[in-house]
Amino acid sequence: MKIDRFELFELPLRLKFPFRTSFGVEQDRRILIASLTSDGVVGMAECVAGEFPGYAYETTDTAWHVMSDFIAPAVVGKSFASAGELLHALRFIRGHNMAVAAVEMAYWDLKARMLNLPLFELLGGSDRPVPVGISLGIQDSVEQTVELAAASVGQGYGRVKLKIEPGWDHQPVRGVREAFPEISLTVDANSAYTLIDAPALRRLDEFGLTYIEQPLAHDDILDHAELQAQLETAICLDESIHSPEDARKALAIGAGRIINMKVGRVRGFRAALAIHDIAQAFGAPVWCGGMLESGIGRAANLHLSSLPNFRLPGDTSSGSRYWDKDIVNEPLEAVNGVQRIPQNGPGIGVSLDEEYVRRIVTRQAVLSGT
Ligand code: OSB
Ligand code: MG
Repeated sequence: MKIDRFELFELPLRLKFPFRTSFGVEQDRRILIASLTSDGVVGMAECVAGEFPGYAYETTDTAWHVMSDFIAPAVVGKSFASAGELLHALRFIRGHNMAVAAVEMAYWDLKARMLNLPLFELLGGSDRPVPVGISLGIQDSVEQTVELAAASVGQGYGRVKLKIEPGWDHQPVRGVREAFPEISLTVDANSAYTLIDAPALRRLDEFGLTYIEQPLAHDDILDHAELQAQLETAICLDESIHSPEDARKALAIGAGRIINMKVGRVRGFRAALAIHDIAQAFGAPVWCGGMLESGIGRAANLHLSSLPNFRLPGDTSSGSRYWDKDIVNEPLEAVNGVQRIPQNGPGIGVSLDEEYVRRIVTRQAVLSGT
């Protein structure tokens, strides 16, 4: 498959509400879409880098820089028989996984479209309903938290994840747990704690959480292993896992029992599939995380989520929770806590609302090769 054209564009998309985590607040998203063309067929993917380096060091601007100045010269006008070959050509880029992943994911979408297959078939998944949950940002009060959780439970979501930080953990968790004794409840600290806080995290054991997501440092696995040994609740790793090797090491030392899969964080689908299999061999479930993506990113996430070891609800809630108007034509809406895998055509199975995109696009570039 020869890459004839590589295009990047940026779309400002405002979340319906500010999304607050322990690392900051997001509302005005800068959605970055990469598209690859071969033989007149177009594949695309969303880059999940954030507006500021709070979740990871990558940002919309570093991703744009790495894609246009380093990835484009290595791929435009070149032929790749597989995603592995493409990744091999990009091995000189250390890190910047979200930038690399966007191009690798666009390659998968392109390939699926060329073969006229839904993406899940190429990934080894199946056409099954995908259970999804919601991720609730840090709120101003426990009452507000319980109210928002109640609305989601009312809509049928089977799992509620609360963002926590030191000082905002036991109370909101207790509030939601008392209101909903039976739901699958989880928390996500986004690295806000240290081992010194182990007692506060141990106090969450009484609430029967499905897991505590990334309590400790973004680059740690050792302290997570020590913490996991002190907790009844399973630890789920997010920020700490960037590669299949990271997953193997973390699971081998008991740093957690579950992995949050984000394709952008791990450098693409190929690595995501390897991590899926490694986790399965350890008996550890994975689930699909979210990065406040538009419908382009979430469609890709849904296809991946159909693989067998995705055994817990993902963060791929309805697009209408976040956006007044999404950039795709096909609504991605959960019904009774379940999303269907989009299949309006091959590949990721959604299409861009071209007219809307033309209206809001702030930056666009057709990148050239060497
Ligand atoms: O840690 O899972 C996270 C959003 C941005 C950055 C990090 C995270 C999140 C979420 C949102 O939890 C999940 C979603 O996209 O709905
Ligand atoms: Mg997380």
